[in-house]
Amino acid sequence: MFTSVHSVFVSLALVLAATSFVLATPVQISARSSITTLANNFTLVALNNTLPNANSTGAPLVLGSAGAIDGESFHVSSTYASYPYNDFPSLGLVGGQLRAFDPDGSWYTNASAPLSSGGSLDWGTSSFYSTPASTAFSALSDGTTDFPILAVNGISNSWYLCPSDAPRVPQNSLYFNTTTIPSQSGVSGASAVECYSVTVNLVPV
Ligand SMILES: *[C@@H]1O[C@H](CO)[C@@H](O)[C@H](O)[C@H]1NC(C)=O
Ligand SMILES: *[C@@H]1O[C@H](CO)[C@@H](O)[C@H](O)[C@H]1NC(C)=O
Ligand SMILES: *[C@@H]1O[C@H](CO)[C@@H](O)[C@H](O)[C@H]1NC(C)=O
Ligand SMILES: *[C@@H]1O[C@H](CO)[C@@H](O)[C@H](O)[C@H]1NC(C)=O
Ligand SMILES: CC(=O)N[C@H]1CO[C@H](CO)[C@@H](O)[C@@H]1O
Repeated sequence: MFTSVHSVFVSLALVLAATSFVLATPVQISARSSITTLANNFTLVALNNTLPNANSTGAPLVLGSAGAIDGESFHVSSTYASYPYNDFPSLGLVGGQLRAFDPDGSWYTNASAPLSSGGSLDWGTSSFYSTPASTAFSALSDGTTDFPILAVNGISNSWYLCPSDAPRVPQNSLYFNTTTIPSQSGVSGASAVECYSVTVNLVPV
C-alpha cells in the first residue's frame, strides 16, 4: 500500500517535472481577463501605439464639448491637451456601462458604443431625458499592460486618436476602427485627417 502510494507520488513528481520542463520552453501563457464592472473610479488615458510616449501612462482624455440641444449636452472623448477642461473628473464601469460623474459626484452622463465602422466615443448628459446606456464596454487585462484597457464589444485594439483640423475647436478625439476622418477645415478638397492608433488605459483616480 505504502509502496503504491509512494510510486504514485514518484510518477506525479515525474509528470510535474516533465510539465514544468514543457512550460519552460518559450510558450507564452497569458491570463487574459475581461470584466464589465470595475470596483474603482478611473479616467481614460491614451497610449500611443506607434510613437514614443511622454510616459508609460500616456495622454489624459476628458469629455470634450460636442454640442447641445435643449435639455441635453453632448461630449466626445478628447485629449486634455486639445480640450483643457475636465468637467467630469471621474468615470465608472458598471455592468458594461461607461459612466461619467461631474465634480459633485452626480451621474447624468453615459457613453454610447461607437459605431463599429469609425464612430467617435460619444457621451450624452441630461437630467431631463433618460436613454438606456450601452452595455458594450469592458475592461481587459492580459498581464502585459500596467492598467486594464478599454474594449467595446470585446475589442480593445481598434482605438484611434484623430486630431481635428477644424478652425475653431481642433479637438483630438477618440474614434473606433478608423484610420482617417474627413477634414473639418471647411476648405474644399482638403485631404482627410490621419489618425493614430492608441491603447486606452483605465487609470484609477
Ligand atoms: C502620438 O504620435 C502622434 C504622431 O507623431 C503625435 O502627434 C501625438 O501627439 C502622439 N500622441 C500621444 C497620445 O502621445
Ligand atoms: C504623462 O504624460 C502626460 C502628457 O503626455 C501628462 O499629461 C500626464 O500628467 C503624465 N502622467 C504622469 C503620471 O506623469
Ligand atoms: C471596421 O469597419 C469596417 C468598415 O469600415 C467593417 O467592415 C469592420 O467590420 C469593422 N470592424 C469592427 C471590428 O467593427
Ligand atoms: C444612463 O444610463 C442609465 C442606465 O441605463 C439610465 O437609467 C439613465 O437614464 C442614463 N442617463 C441618461 C442621461 O440617459
Ligand atoms: C465604481 C464606481 O463607479 N464608483 C463611484 C465613482 O464615483 C461616483 C461619484 O463620484 C460614485 O457615485 C460611484 O459609485
